[in-house]
Order: sequence, then structure tokens, then C-alpha cells
Amino acid sequence: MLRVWIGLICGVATWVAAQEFQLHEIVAGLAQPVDIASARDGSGRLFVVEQAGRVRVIVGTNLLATAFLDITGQTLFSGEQGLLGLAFHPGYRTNGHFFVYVTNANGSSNVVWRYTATPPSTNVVNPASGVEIIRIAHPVEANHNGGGIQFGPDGYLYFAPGAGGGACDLNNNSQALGTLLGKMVRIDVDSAVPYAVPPDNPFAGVAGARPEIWATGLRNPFRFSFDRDTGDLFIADVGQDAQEEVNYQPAGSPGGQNYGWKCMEGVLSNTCATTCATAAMTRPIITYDHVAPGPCWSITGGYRYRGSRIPPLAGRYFFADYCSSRIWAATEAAGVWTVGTPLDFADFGISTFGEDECGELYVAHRGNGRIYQIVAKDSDADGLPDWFEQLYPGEPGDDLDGDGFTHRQEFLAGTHPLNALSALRITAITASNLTFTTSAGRQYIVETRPDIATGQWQPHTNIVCAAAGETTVSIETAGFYRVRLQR
Ligand SMILES: [Ca+2]
Ligand SMILES: [Ca+2]
Ligand SMILES: [Ca+2]
Repeated sequence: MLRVWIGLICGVATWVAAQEFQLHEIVAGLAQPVDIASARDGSGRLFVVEQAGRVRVIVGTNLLATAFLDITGQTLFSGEQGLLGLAFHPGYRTNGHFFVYVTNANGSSNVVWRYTATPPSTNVVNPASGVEIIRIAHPVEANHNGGGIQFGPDGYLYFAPGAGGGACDLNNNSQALGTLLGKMVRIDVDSAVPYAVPPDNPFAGVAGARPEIWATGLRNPFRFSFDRDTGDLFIADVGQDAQEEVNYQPAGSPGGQNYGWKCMEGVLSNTCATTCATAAMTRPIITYDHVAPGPCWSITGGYRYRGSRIPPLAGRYFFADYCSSRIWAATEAAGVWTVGTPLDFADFGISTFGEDECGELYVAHRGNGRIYQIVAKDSDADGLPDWFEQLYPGEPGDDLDGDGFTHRQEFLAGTHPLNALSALRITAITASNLTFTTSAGRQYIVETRPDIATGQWQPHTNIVCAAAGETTVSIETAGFYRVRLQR
């Protein structure tokens, strides 16, 4: 608690007690997981980066034995170096392109590679499909490689090399416009191979500046994310010895922000004995202090929660600390961020967050090799979260609205437990179509079999992330059909 109170005194955000979530283990058995991504291709798969140079696939709660991509032979895995980031192209469903950020085999550079999954539904990619997109020399120190990589709502690829390492950024890379070290970078990977510079990049055409730069003044932005609803950008930047920070950039920004390092560390301007003019630099929205006897301090940036399964957490920004293994959820009101009481994992190693197709959030633990889903807190462990029990009294097996679905089933389905008209039900069947009700963010599987007495149910249509309302699927082949809620 001491650390939280220090944050209250020194941080720009306020910190209050309101921890409404817990972790639910999805899979175990990964080796040093450091990133989680979804292809948003309708498959429902989660992809996990192993730092040594593999991408693994999770289908439901199954970790597939064979790697999606294995580039261990061209990856230096050591300390902060390795395969650090993964981003799927917005058109992955048709082009199969995805991008990785990786330390090359001799450690001299970090490289963005494009790979192609053929077909996009495959669970094993040929490493020979790789095309080098851009190489950022990282010649002096082994640390501060950055590694975040994401597509923005504008369709451009953003990635964030670290400042290059060393105490107090000895070469002042973060403030130098002639290098990509210590920057947010924005490139167009569709108009040219390997890439083109978006014409509206803030330093395009500026003498002496790398035109790929989108924002400056970053130290080790290992994780950043775009809000999938608004397009706002959140950049978590790892601090040195004093403060961790989250930076914010509203959607539609022209770029060019200077986030301060090494003139500023968080909201502090005296940690590297600099004499910068800091007035125009962009302050973080959230900071927290390094306080003894913390083992070390290193922020792991996350996502704004835009899923549908935990309504009380809508819009919260989740982040963690790698070393202290605390996980926080922050709320914004009128531009002021309030940080809730952390979930204390109490075991060094929360390395990344990830978002699935429906906006549900996951965390990876680099130390124990497990992936957890962030779920609503369920204090009595009866399968109904606290928020649901407060709204809808009753036991998990009750059917208060008499629609044939229990409280527990209605919670899972996202239907209303006090409204008998709110339930998973088929509403229309014709010779060629089947229509059924759906809740936002739920996954439904339509299955078929030719004869009700023999054979097995076979998948017909998989709707990974349904909208609220009704969904119609084609059932032109004669047979029996059923609709099943997957999750
Ligand atoms: Ca409960
Ligand atoms: Ca019911
Ligand atoms: Ca109902």
C-alpha cells in the first residue's frame, strides 16, 4: 500500500480502491511469452510471442504444439532482446500478412519483418515467406529495444524502438531527429515494398529528420496500444530510476509530440541533469514512483477494455508493472485519470497484455509461461461475478424469468436474467436460412448433421464475435441444425 500512497502524492492521476477483476488461467506451457495478438480474422485464435523467436497459437484453451512461426535461428534471445512484438495486418483475413519486431541474430539491430500465412487460416507459416521491412541499428547497448508494434486506425504500421540503452540515454537519441531510436515510428506498408512514408508524417520533408518519425522523447516503449473504439493511442514508457509513465495521444492527432525523455522522466525534469526547455513537452496521463524496496520497476502497458463481458469495466485502461507484478485499471473522467487498487499478482513477470477479437483482455506471465484472461471478480467463486450478483439476486441455478435458461447460462450468453424474452433462441427457419438471437461479443457455432440418429454434429458456421440482435446463416443443405453458445 505504501507504493500506492506515494503514487497519490506524486502522480498526475489519483488512485482509489476499486479492484473489480481477477485473472483466469487460459493456458500454460509457454516459454517466456512477451506479446499476445489477435488476427481479427474471425477465427477466434490468439497468437502468443515467445521471446526466443516463436509465435504460438491458442485455439479456445488449447495451445497448439507446433509453432505458427519459428524464427529462432535469426533471433538473438538474451535479456531484453528477442522476438518482442507481433501485429496482424488489418487485411490479414485476405492477404495473410503479419509483422514482427525482432532482435537480429548478432544483436546489432532490431528488424521489422513481414511474413505471410498461406492461406490466412493456416496454423503453420513458412519462415521463408519473410520480407525485411526496416532495420534499426542498435549497436551499443543490449537493453532498451522497445518492441511494441501495432496497426493504427489509419491503416499505418506503428512501432516503437527503444532509445538504444545505457543510463540517461548517453547519445541523447530520444531527442535527436536523425535517428529512429527513442521514437514512435509510423510507416505505410501497403503503398510500396518494403514501405513508404505517409506524406502527413510530422517530420516528412524536415531537413535532418527521419521522415518515419511520428513522436519523439521515448525511452523504452515496450508496449503501446490503440483504443479499438476511439483510435486514441496509449504509450507506456519504462522509466529509469524514478518514475513509470503512460502517455496519451488522441485520435486524429497530427503527431509530432515530444514525450520528454531524457529531459523528463514521467513528470520529473531533474533525473538526468538536463537543461531542456520542457514546457512544450507532452506530460503523461498516469505515473507511479519507484519506491524502495521494490525489486525493480518497469511498466507493462495494456489496453482500454472494450469487451462486453465485464460491463462495469468498460473503457478502463489496464496496465501492469513487470517487476512488482501489480495490475491496475484506470478510469478517465473529464481528462483526469483515476487508478484503482491493483491486483497484486505477487510474482515478478507480467510481460504483456493482449486483446482478442471481441475486445476481451489477456495477460502473459513471462516467468511462469501462462496466459490469463482478465475476468470480473467473483468473490464467492460460484461462477457469477460480483457485479452480476448485485444486479440480479439469486443463485447460479435459478431461472427467475422462467425462460428455461439459468442465471449462470444467461450470464454466459449475455442475455437478461429477468427478461424472459431475452434468451438464446431461434427466431426464424426457412428452407434456406436459420435466424437466431445473439448477444454482443459472444461466440456462436451452428452445427449440422444429416441424420439425427446417426453420425456426429459437424461445424457449419462459426460466429466469433456477434453483434447484439439477430444473426442469419444459410442452411441450404438438408439436414438437422443446432446453435450453440461457445463462450
Ligand atoms: Ca459469485
Ligand atoms: Ca432465465
Ligand atoms: Ca432471459
